[in-house]
Amino acid sequence: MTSHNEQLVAELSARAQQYRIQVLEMVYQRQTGHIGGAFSIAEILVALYFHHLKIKPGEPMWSDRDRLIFSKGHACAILYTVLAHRGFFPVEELTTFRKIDSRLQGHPERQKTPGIEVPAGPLGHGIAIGVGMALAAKMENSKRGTYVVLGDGEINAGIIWEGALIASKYQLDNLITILDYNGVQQTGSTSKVLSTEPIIDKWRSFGWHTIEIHGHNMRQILDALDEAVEIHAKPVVIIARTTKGKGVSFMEHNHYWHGSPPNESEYKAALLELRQGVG
Ligand SMILES: Cc1ncc(C[n+]2csc(CCOP(=O)(O)OP(=O)(O)O)c2C)c(N)n1
Repeated sequence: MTSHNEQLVAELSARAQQYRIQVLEMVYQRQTGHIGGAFSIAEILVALYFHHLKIKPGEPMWSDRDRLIFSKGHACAILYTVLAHRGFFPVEELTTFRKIDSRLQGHPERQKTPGIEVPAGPLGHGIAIGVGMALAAKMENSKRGTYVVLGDGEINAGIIWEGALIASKYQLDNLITILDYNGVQQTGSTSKVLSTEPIIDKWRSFGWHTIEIHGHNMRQILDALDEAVEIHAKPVVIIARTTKGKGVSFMEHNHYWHGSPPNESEYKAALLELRQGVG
């Protein structure tokens, strides 16, 4: 495992915070979109796209690219922001978020948007699709990795666990799942809606290698991704303890901010807090 230098860690962390501001702008301007689950996954997406994934933004369909399945598709404002800044499409296009005929719809579409591997919106399909992609890579003797980003409310869906069993049956060590364990879903806390605890034991009992991290700590994210690619004969899940609405005090841990846009005074207050958090 490489040791990641301070400068890289600081630079990636600052990016994540900047991108939260961009998401806030997009959702405020359009008065629609999902802030809470976008803010909780910001550092992880930045670590993946700006450091870890083997991708060529200028050649989005490069055959040996790593695949990322953003299964919690509702939170795509942050994915669009990361993809734009990484060079998949112009940053100016972010202002078209959720407009009619925009490539940046409220849920991601593979055929429209460069960098989107899989359409998502109906929750629960990420692992099942990832199993197919990871198996295909093995059959083709390709070293490409398949990454799945899941929400913790999303894993209430039964097909997640069917996919998890199959991944383990086929020893898919090229399948890495990151679980955004922010503790809140659409209508309340995940523990109240339908608890999936004990979460680590569950994944282990399904035959997965588990890594637990603090999902806003950039160094831990980078180390976990490095560890994950070294694991043999087992799929890997990184359970990332995160905060829904991270970075804005009145949005944190509050399911109201799952899919509600801010009004003008909320927008201004959130912007102030996020700007203060830029390193
Ligand atoms: C199959 C399906 N059922 C219900 C929904 C409605 N829905 C949209 S987001 C959401 C909650 C998701 O919670 P979580 O996975 O924790 O997402 P995050 O907190 O990371 O935004 C629900 C139930 C859906 N999109 N798909």
